[in-house]
Amino acid sequence: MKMIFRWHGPKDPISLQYIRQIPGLYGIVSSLYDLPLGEVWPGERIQVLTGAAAAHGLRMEVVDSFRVHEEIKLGRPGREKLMPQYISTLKNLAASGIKVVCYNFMPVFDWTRTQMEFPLSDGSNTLSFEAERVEQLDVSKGIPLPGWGTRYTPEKLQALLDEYASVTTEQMWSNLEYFLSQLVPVAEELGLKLALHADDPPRPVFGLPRIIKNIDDHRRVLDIVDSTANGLTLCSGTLGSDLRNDVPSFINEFAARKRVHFVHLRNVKVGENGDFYESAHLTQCGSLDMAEIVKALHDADFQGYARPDHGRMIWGETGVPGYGLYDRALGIMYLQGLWEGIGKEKTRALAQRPRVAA
Ligand code: DNO
Repeated sequence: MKMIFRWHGPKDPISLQYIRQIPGLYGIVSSLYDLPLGEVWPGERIQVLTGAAAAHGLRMEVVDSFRVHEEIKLGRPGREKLMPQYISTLKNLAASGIKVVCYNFMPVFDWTRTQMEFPLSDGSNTLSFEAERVEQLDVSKGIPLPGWGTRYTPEKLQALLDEYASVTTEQMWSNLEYFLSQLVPVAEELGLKLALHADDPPRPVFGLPRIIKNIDDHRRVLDIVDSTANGLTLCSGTLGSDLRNDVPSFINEFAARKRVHFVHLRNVKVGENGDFYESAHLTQCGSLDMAEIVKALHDADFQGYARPDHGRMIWGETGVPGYGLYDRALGIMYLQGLWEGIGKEKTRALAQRPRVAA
């Protein structure tokens, strides 16, 4: 497992000087967050990021996120002009040393939370999701949810939501199929791996069709094009926020098939009604058994990339919601501790196995 850390580029309040001080770090993962959706990522801009990483003794081999234009998700004719641009971006990424491309296929919004500073009893704060708050939001006034890149005016947002009103989940699947059938062969040739992130949270929000929610949906994605270049980003916190999703089973099945290229690791505390907040990474703080999740990765001999996902804001830190330094650094050390412990335990068990006499 190669541990990497999300860096939001030169504007990130957390410097690479600090990030490099996290023990055991393989590299960073970043993106060109400021580029308009669908525009070709220039090679030189990608290399500014990979070069900055290298200057700090870190590697950058993964991009998160490669945002998909709404024309493609909606299946509108405009997608035909956009696909060559996506292909050019893939070529520029591969030429810059990128190996894994994380993307999602969520309509309009990327990940959605309803509170960015949900207070925890220890005085820290975190991101949370309450279904009732989503229902109460008045879209005509815009959506006051930070977190993801694309911002819309209330009118543009309403227009987009109206367009999606007539799109069924089956149409979304066929739009994803179109996207993958064009990009996977190119990725394969370039030695790149595409890695789809599930819808976060894995349920409909604002009445939008959301298609990547459970294990069957993940199987269906992989069946669209049978190639290792058509892979997954498994996000423990996203999947685990629906307690019917057993995260270790996703890993057992898909990592064994070598289709998991990137893992986001975090814990969530899920309430009885399905609302949740993002807890500290430690198993006892949330609803997910992080040790079992890391063990499943270890058992699958997972050689791909992993990052600690969102952290709480602790010790007075402020910054990009979910992406402070301190709690993610605590998380990464915990995850590496689990990994090392599991490995040592297996080595010990092997050494203690009775030998068969020759
Ligand atoms: C939230 C992240 C997401 C995720 C993208 C992938 O912070 O998990 O930004 O990386 O949805 O496309």
